Amino acid sequence: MTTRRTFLQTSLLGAGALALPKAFSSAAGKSSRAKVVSTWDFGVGANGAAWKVLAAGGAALDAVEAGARWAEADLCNPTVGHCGNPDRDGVLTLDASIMAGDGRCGSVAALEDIDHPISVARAVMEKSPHVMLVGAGAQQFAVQQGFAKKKLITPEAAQRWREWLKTAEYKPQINAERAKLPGNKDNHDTLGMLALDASGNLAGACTTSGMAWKLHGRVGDSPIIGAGLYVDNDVGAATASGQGEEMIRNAASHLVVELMRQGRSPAQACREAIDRVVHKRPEASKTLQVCFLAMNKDGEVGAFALHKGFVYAVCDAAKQDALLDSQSVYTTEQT
Ligand code: SD4
Repeated sequence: MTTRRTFLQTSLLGAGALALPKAFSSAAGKSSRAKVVSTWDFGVGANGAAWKVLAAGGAALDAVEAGARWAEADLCNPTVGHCGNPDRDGVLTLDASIMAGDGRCGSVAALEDIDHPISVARAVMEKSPHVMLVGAGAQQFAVQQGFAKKKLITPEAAQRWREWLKTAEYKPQINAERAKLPGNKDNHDTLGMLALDASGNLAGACTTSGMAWKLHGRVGDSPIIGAGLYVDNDVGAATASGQGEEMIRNAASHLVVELMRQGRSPAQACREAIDRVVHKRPEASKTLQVCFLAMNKDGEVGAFALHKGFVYAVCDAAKQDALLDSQSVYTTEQT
């Protein structure tokens, strides 16, 4: 089975070995200020899907939806979309949000049996008078909008859940995916994506299956505007990954954007938001991962994490597959 790490190696090799199609590279020239950034190493693939939209002169909002859909369809991702790990009752529930730089936004939380929660979130934004729908109501709305209802949990995820039931211990791991714990016990990692298009508009998307083995009905930060995602064309955009309860407590993505509004660089804003998380819960911060990724309206990008190991993918006309290490408060990798 392809892991994220082998996918990355393959994609890096592939990018080096293959020339970009002509139409693709010449369109990229037209959108030289366009940029897309994403959390984690699977962000490289998601950025690739988003870049196709941006390079053709498309809108940031369409780009982030395309990128998030790529991650949701990734058959190997146990933390996003239909291959995600379930909750403690064995039920897969998905959270997603989308936001445009002009303040339009939509989200779904605890959505069951519907593929591509990011597109349902966009439908909430564009086709309902609301911002957020949850649970059975979100599913009902999705079906009314033409989304197919289907059982999403994969045999692999069900097997991981049966393994987990042997101890049934809810113990979030720092960078569980990257640590490659035996038995694939990943229980977090979210795709957070921010894009700037050639017209200077920002947009963001955030999609996840949330913390594995969570209580049924638990909602994380990812679908909560201001916690897992915030975008403002006047300033910039921010997204988060890690233990969502900490982002919600601190309205953290909104905090990062507001710090940028006060003049901080994206990296400084992410750093200060991490400091706020630590200040609120110093003891808990020793064992939980929290990561922020931000981009300002000029396309400057920054990130900061609580613990070492957070990586983020950056894609623009100059380079499509950059993967960068974030700085962190704790500088030795912990598992
Ligand atoms: C959540 N923030 O549901 C998500 C999970 C995550 O890295 O991003 N983990 O709390």
